[in-house]
Amino acid sequence: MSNDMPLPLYAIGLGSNRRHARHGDPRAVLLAALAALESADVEPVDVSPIIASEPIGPSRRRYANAVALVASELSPPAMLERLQAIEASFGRRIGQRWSARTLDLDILLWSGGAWSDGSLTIPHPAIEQRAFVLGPLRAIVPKWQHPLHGHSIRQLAARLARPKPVDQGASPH
Ligand code: A4P
Ligand code: MG
Repeated sequence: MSNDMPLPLYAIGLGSNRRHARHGDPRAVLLAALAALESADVEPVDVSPIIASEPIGPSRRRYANAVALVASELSPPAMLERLQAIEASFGRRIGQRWSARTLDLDILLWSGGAWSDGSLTIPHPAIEQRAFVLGPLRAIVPKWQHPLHGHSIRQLAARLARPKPVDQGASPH
């Protein structure tokens, strides 16, 4: 690839809600995962603060969450494969959806825009409903526009944080 072509950017979501025998608590797991993500063909650009978040879904343990911005020539399927290899090296158990997990790595956004095949959807379809994703994303890429409707991350985060009426049908008076 020519030197003047900027590399594609990926925003990678990191989550953990289990201790790892060697690395330690979920926060330490994320720090180790950030180190594992860096390689000859994945260049770290920025990383959000690591936040603690209440679990969404059936697991009762609190999560540590963060978002990393990386530059990489890897294609989206190759990036997914890389993330899954890192998850496996952290002892992620396959086939237990939403169970407590040592490490979950999701592709949230890609500078190439949208991607959809049988095993990969970019942008990650749950971004807009998840404060634990939008908060860290806003810390590093507030102006990134969602490729499907053009709203910025800042706008999506503000919309999610806005209080919602309990009963949409009821009159306020
Ligand atoms: N896949 C499709 N698109 C993508 C993408 N953009 N990035 C496919 C990554 N993977 C993608 O994922 C299942 C399959 O999704 C993959 O094989 C890939 O082909 P998985 O990670 O094995 O399964 P999962 O993560 O258990 O399911 P899912 O639906 O991805 O769960 P989520 O959405 O990751 O949610 N609460 C808090 N506070 N913090 C969290 O981090 N995370 C979850 C898991 C639930 N509650 C949470 C948190
Ligand atoms: Mg996942």
